[in-house]
Amino acid sequence: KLDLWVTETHKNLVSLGFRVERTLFSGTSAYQQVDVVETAGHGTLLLNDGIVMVSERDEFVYHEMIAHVPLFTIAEPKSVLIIGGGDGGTAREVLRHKSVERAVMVEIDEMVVDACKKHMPSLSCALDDPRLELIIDDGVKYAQNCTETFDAVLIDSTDPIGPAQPLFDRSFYKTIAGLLSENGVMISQSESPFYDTEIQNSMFSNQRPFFEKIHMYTFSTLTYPGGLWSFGFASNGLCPIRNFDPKRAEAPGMDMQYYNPAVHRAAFALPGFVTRGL
Ligand code: AG3
Repeated sequence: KLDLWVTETHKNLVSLGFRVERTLFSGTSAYQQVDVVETAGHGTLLLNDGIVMVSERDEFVYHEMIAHVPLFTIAEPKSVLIIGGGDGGTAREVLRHKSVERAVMVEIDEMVVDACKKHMPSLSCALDDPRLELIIDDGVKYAQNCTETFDAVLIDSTDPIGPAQPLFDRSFYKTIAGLLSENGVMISQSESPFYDTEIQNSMFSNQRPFFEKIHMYTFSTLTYPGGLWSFGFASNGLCPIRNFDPKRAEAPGMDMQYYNPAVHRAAFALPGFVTRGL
């Protein structure tokens, strides 16, 4: 049997590899190369331009943390905008919240959605929920022309190279701040605190003019280089610790695999080397 591995190399410094059983999908869209492979140890794995996006084995960590941290902080979240998130994992977690009446997901690349619908049903399973509107469009353009407001905007992006680059710009954050309802929250995928300090510094300084408060929180990952990853929590009124409602997080049906009230709070405790850079 051939010994096949798929390897993401980060900054030409470090590699993370997964043993591959077989390729399930491989295509080139107008935006990027999209590959879905069956791995020996991490279930199905999605890569965009060779960068690991998500694995079935640990996707719950990322998706629970991007969705539940803001949605259990906002008093009664009704409307959520997801930028990116083509695999559907973020939408799935958002829609677990009964208070959410409307979720809009704007993904630029239909090929990602189609590939995940076919090969990653445990992620894409909520894309048919009637509360969700799926729009295939450029998230920047969509946000610029949007007249609705949202209680939460979740930026489920790839790294700031390729199609996601504009999602890290000051002008984009300004547009998003303008779409938030009064106690709204913006969450942004904010890379590795170990390897991507420069990206983090630039993205948070691009957010700062439009938000009273920005907090970083972390979670562990098996699929991205470094094993520790982060999100930014930006808001003009809500504090993710003071406004957090642990009772709702403990309600029946809300049993998560990673997220719980203690993890919610602990995620905002940052090591010294991280806070010094902020
Ligand atoms: N979004 C990709 C996170 C960044 C991955 N970066 C990397 N492997 N270098 C995940 C999409 C999940 N819905």
